[in-house]
Amino acid sequence: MNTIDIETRPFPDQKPGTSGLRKRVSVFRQPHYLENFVQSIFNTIGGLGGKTLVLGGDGRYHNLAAIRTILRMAASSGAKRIIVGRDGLLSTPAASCVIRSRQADGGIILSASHNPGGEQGDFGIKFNAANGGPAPESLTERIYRESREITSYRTLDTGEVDLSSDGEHELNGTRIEVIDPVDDYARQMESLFDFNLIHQMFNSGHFRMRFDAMSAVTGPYATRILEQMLGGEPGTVMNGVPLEDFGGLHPDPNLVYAKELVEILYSSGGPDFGAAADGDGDRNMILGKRFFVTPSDSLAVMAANAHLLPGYRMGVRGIARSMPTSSAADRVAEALGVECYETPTGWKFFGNLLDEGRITLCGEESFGTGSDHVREKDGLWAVLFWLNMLAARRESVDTIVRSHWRQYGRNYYSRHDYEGVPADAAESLMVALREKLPGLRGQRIAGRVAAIADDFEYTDPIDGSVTSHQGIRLIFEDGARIVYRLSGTGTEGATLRVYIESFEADPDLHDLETQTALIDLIEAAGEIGGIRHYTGRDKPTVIT
Ligand code: G16
Repeated sequence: MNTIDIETRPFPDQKPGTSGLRKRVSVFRQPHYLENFVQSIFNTIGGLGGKTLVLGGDGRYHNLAAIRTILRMAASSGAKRIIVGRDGLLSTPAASCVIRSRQADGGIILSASHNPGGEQGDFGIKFNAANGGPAPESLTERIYRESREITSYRTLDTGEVDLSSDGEHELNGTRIEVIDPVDDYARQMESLFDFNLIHQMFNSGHFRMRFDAMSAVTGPYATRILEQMLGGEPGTVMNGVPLEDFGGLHPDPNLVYAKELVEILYSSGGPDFGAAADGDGDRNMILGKRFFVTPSDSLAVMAANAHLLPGYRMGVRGIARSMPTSSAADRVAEALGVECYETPTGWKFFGNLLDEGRITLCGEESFGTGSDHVREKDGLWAVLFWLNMLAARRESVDTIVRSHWRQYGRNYYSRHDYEGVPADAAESLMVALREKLPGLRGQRIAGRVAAIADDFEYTDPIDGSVTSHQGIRLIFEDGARIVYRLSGTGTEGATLRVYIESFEADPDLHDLETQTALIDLIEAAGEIGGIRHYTGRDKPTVIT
């Protein structure tokens, strides 16, 4: 085998979004497309000479082909060690865990997360740094700049490694270690949670759960941990075999796309607890018997109960949430006497806070929750956190959430997505909104007075970096909010996200249907944003 340098020309569209570079599979299959981006990563981090890299993906279509390409490139560039998940599989949180547990210099994760897979679906790639977390903005910006100037990449003319069984290989002097994708992660989960207590709950005969792996990467993780280690009955995990096209479904754990699971939890005689994870295993949805826990509430409830769990017994040092996430967690932070940070959307913004020990828990409205155990959001970890909480409190999901509302008040919350909007129409809507902002301050809207109307800007408290234009916020005097932003993870047109929230302290008013509770704000959001005018849509594509 020989090292070869291949001439190439830059692609203009390799700017990473909210979470890495995501495009259609057909885009990634263009000659040199993946290689250009990978070489841009290598160049940006000062080459691979002597370094250890973790490599894996969510098993979607093109995963293995991409892994083989990256292995040859990394081996040709003098990497010391590459640690690869067997069959090319590593969930995003497990990749973060392995980077940290094996002291790697970084990792490459292949995933388009919750986006559909298959030949016609999406693919993605992102680089995580030595702390196990997504590359910060400054690094992704440099990778993008590199991709605009690239003229060649290095690879090997031949060289294949058997990825179907654990073991060690050598490729051009680089050690390739094929590892079990679940081992390191399962060990870490066992160190954080009371597995004995959860095991007893499963054994009691009074507790049943269903976990929907959505035919994506969490299948092997959930089967090992929930069924084999914790004693969940066989069949606890549904859709547990990872498929290249996720069975043609959308591996996004929400009320719309995890319909099968929702139906089971809402059926008579259904299980006590339900959960789902997404394509790459970092998102989660939590359900009780006929009860949906919003991700924002989930973060708040977890923070309020963390002290009951072995890994968090010392308490929560601080909490962070993305700006569009409801402020339910802020109230818990206040009660605990700790800081609650508000960051832009994107897990990468939690990295510095976690590394500096400022926060223990963090979360996002987009079905993401995590802690300082890794540097990614972690779907199965959140499920185990809930299981441990249920076992420790011996109460049902809805009892726990309702008593939380009684203590802290309820933040009614909903997100309305308008998917596949022409990009220029979505941009015009945001531009028009930005122009309107000064005039909205002090206005009476939906029976409330708008106290703040701005375009969210974040100054990282650790490194001082400033990130602007992160969403338009209307915050009312009573704490209600309307937020507009464009998604940074779509691959087709634009997705407008409108986040609506209101706070209710009175327990007698905690049982309203969410859309009903928010109706005046929803209508105001449509009017102020001119949503029908710009998008031509009467209603959102997805409501969560
Ligand atoms: C990614 C990011 C999250 C973000 C989500 C939605 O999640 O890691 O931090 O909240 O996208 O982003 P957007 O609203 O821009 O579409 P994932 O699970 O897709 O990697």
